[in-house]
Amino acid sequence: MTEQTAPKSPVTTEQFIEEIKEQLKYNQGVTVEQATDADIYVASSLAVRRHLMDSWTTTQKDTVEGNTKAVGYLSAEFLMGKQLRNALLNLGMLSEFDDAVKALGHDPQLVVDAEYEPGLGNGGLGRLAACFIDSLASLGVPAFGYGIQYKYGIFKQEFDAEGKQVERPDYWLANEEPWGHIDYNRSQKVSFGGSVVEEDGKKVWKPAWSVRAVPVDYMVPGYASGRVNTLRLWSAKSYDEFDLLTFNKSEYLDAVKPQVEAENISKILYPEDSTPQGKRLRLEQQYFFVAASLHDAIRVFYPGQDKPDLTTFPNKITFQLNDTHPVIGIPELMRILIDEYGYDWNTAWDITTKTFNYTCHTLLPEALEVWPVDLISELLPRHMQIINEINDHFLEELKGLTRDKERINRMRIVTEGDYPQVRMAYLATAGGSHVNGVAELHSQLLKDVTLRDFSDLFPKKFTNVTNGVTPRRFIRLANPRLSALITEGLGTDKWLSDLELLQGLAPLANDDEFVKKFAEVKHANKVAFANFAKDRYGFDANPDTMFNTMVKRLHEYKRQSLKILALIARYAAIKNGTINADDVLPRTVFFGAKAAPGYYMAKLTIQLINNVARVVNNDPDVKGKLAVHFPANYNVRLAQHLIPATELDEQISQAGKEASGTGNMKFALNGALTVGTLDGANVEIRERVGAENFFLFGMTVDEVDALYEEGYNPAKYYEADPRLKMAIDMISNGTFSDGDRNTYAPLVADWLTKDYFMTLADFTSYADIQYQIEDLYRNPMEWNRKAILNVANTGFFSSDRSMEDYLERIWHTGPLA
Ligand code: NBX
Repeated sequence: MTEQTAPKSPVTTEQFIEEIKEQLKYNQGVTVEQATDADIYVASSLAVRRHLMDSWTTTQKDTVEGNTKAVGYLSAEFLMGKQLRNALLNLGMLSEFDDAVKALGHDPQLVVDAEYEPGLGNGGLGRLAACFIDSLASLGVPAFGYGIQYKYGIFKQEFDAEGKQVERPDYWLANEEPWGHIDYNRSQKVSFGGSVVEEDGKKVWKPAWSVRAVPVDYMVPGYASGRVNTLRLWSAKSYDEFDLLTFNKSEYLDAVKPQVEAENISKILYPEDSTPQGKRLRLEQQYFFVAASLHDAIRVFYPGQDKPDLTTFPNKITFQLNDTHPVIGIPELMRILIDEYGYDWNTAWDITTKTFNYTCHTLLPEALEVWPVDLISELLPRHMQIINEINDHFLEELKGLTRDKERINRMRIVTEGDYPQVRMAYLATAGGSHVNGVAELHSQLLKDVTLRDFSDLFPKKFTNVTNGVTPRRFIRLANPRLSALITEGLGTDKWLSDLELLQGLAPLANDDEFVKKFAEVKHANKVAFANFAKDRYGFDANPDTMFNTMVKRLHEYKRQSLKILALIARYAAIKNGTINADDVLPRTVFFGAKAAPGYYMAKLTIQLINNVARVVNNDPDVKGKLAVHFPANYNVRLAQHLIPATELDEQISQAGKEASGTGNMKFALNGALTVGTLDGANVEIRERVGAENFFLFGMTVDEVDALYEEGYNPAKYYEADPRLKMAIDMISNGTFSDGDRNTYAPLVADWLTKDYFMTLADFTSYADIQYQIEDLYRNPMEWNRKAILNVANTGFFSSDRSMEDYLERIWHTGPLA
């Protein structure tokens, strides 16, 4: 990326005040005196949108007319976070906004807080999509994000009196939402069901029902690039076509039923982030947004053409499939080309395979989507025919490549048997040009294990692109103090568009003055977080203790249980005097995690964490030494507050299970040290920051495999480490359940008899490394030197770099001239 200095504001503060006033008057119809923070938020957002408008329209025009291929990022999730400050940053208007809002008698922070965060994603995958489209716009690459405008995003998490997770609906559109522009004139018809008939020797799909996909467009402003791309989220609306027969019998409510059901398609985001259930509505969602997006792209790139030459389609746009959720796009494009535009199979296949690429985000076998043939046949009968034909052609191709019948059978896209299924990851691999994993280790394991047969026969398809995060949101907006210090240290702010410049900070790790300033920034961030936590959640966090954080979805493979067991062991040791009270390094531990509503073990773990927090925080014996907080409803906003205040970050998944992780990158870039396993992108972070600046513990992938092979017996570890035994016994004997021995019995039983993710086997090395961590923390200068080296050496993990890798290795395109 070409380095950019911060953009210059298009307005003065005085002009911006006038613009806000104008919006208040003509949009909301309120006077300045009447305006609430929420009014000011809406008015200033609308004013900011106007400043993006020219760039938006020229970018759209150049995208179609320019000679650069565009990127279509197809994703069922975009976890955008709040929009206003991001837009202000990218326009260079942050301080004009603050001053204008103050002049109008409001607190800028409260105005920004009035924005309700759209939660249109589950976790890493959805947030990655948001970082990627930010980077594409900042690089000046023409791109569309395509997804769904769910009416209800990821549930709002609350905890009940027993510490259990309660899910509440997230009706994020309850208030005026100034960012999304509904464009009824560019809607698409998406059809379902029915049957396929032969007419004149051609297969013709006669669908049973249709919904109207209406685009809601969000601007995606680039940082200092002058470009504004589009995030197009589809919303399902019914057609006003009443069933007249029913209607005539005056059964009015029955007549509108299909219409009401049509709108259910975009009603809710599925909250499962790893065990996709083969639910009909979910397949409807997938097809809904992908079909609308493909037709939209044809409309955009061949305006007004009845018979466009779609052999040029792959030169106009390349579609990235964000995991398997949009993979139904492959048979859909085949169907469009063959049935709607009359191309023959081979031409259609050639266009399709050149158009799509697939990113895999998992290693868990249960997370790979498969759809029952029966379900696809019922909802999308023509697509099922096409998938079967793809499968037949593919098996023929394989016969030309190998004589190994077993292998060919293993690679079937459509399985055999009484309940045949479609393996979407296989369809994606066969139907696209490239397949990538999201970190080096993950991509290697994809080739060696998950998609091994495919990588043996099609080695050139496989590549890696290590994930990244946007430094604009996760450093500049989240951590203004560190940003100012970085700019001071480097003598330029160009690092925001060329993050490798952070390397220039490395020598400053030896400059005591700089190290002290860095320590002051971290401390100020801790104080700020403590104030925010007090205000928002009502708890007291002591900024003079070590801030130690574990935030991510709650999943057994991520091993929040390892953290909680070690924490309990620590609590016991302080309480029993096993550790001398004076030797205890005071720590505050923060958790943030949502569990899928149907994931029993994950929800029980949440309950345990909350109750450990309750007991520990109320025990005078450990007061000032150990505290545990679990703010509910972890989201992008909380991440932006907590990450800059964190000193020690937990990335402790079982090796070989976390595809990449992106929180790990955000923490390192904000100057936290990581305690982690050799998993996902931790491996690359550690390589870059240096082994001496990373707290490594636990088994490697090979050791994990060997232990599975040998036969894993978790009880052995329970017996061997008295700290572990003590922690588990305390849970069993009711210490964290008011004496009730049954509450956590399912967790304990699982640990002692199954423990699939080997939490117990890694416990000892995890508990032991805490001594090293605390020794280092006792020497603040040394700790902060290492933290600076983490910042300096993780510029690689910018999503700008990820995008450049995709452009070079997969998309073969670049910025607009
Ligand atoms: O994608 C995550 C991985 O677990 C992380 O290691 C990785 O860093 C991140 C970005 O590449 N996967 C993820 O977030 N998956 C989902 O959210 C998901 C959502 C719905 C679903 C399956 C998975 N059906």
